[in-house]
Amino acid sequence: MIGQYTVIDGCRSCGSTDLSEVLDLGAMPLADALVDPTAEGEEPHFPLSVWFCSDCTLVQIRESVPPEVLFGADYPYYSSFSDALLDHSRSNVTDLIARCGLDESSLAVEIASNDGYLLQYFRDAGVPVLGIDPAPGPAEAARRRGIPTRGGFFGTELARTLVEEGVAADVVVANNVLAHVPDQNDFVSGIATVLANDGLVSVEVPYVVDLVDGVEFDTIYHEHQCYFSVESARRLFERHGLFLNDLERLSIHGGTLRLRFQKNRLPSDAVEMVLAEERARGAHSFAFYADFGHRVEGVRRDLTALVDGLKSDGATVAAYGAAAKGATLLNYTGIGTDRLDFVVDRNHHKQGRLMPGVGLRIEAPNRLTETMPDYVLMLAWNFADEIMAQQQAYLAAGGRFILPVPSPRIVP
Ligand code: JHZ
Repeated sequence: MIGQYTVIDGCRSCGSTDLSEVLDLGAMPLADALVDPTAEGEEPHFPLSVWFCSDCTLVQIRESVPPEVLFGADYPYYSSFSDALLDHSRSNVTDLIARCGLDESSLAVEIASNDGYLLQYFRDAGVPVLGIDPAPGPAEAARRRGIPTRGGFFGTELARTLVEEGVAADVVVANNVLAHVPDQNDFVSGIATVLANDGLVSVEVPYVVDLVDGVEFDTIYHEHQCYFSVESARRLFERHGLFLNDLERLSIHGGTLRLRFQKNRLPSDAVEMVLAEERARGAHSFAFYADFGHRVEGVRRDLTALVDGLKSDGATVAAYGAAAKGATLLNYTGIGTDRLDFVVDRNHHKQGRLMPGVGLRIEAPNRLTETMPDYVLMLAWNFADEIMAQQQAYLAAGGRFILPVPSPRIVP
């Protein structure tokens, strides 16, 4: 069954109709729509295809599923289940407090504040905070932690309401949310509206160059509507009077850009350097993406061959991480309950439910040492180090992991 969606008629950033197809992943279920095992009826699927804009260089999917469907009452992603993400957020906050001289008279606003995983560190340092998040479960978890959190989708309308209420943010943090927004211009214009004139915007997005280099096709799903280069992000924000003055490349989530914008133009060498690298690699033209689809097919072919080989030798295989990216990987490769026994995840909101499209049951991580599958397919490969450190007992008893990208391999 195909669900309700719309198709964009121009680029999500600049409106150009000069779009070229990079990859077609076919009809996919929604990556975070975990299934209740008692539910009846067919799961909706939605086409998923990736396109490149020749005018502003933005890579984007063409299909838009309504945000209320993507981030509704059952949205299961809670940021606080990764220690690596918490450490990353704590050091981001320490840096922002020092960089911007924040104190008890300042205001830090986070868009998509989830369960308060990041704002808690501002609050602990005495800096007043405001979180904004549309997903009711995570937002309520943040309030329970004492983080003031506004429900709803952020955009110019909510930004204007906040300004009328006296909000002028010294810092706006927007991590892993820009890519999730269907109307990029409305969102960025909203940021410019709530930002104080001397304020700073700190944005984190998965880096499209790392996505291509690492064949991280599984990070493509309907929630992620855009895949940014420095160039495409710079152009989008500049349209709304926000200048890209500084950036960092970080390894989290398979390769992330942290971009810092201000209302005055003060570009650093770091920005010029990464832009020059992108130009040198040809990342501002379609040719950079031309063979990505073949490399993705290669991962599908090699991963299914690897798993099938293990199964025909009589091995048992489970999976780790009921991640959104896991849903793309399993559905695209067709690896499901025929080859995998279960998937484990420490987010208890996910346990007991089924992975979208493939119906694989989500269990608690202690199932690994209880049942000792011979191999575990690492769906949350971005946290492989953290997860393998926690799974010393499984590894010591002879268990092994399969890392799917950039090319499938068994570790140790
Ligand atoms: P994780 C998320 O994608 C959601 P996902 C979102 N769409 C986004 O933009 C990206 O992040 C950036 C579990 N886990 O975070 C937790 C353990 O069980 O990589 C998660 O369910 N034990 C907003 O869902 C999953 O793995 C652990 O020790 O693809 C990881 O999912 C750790 C560290 C994680 O992203």
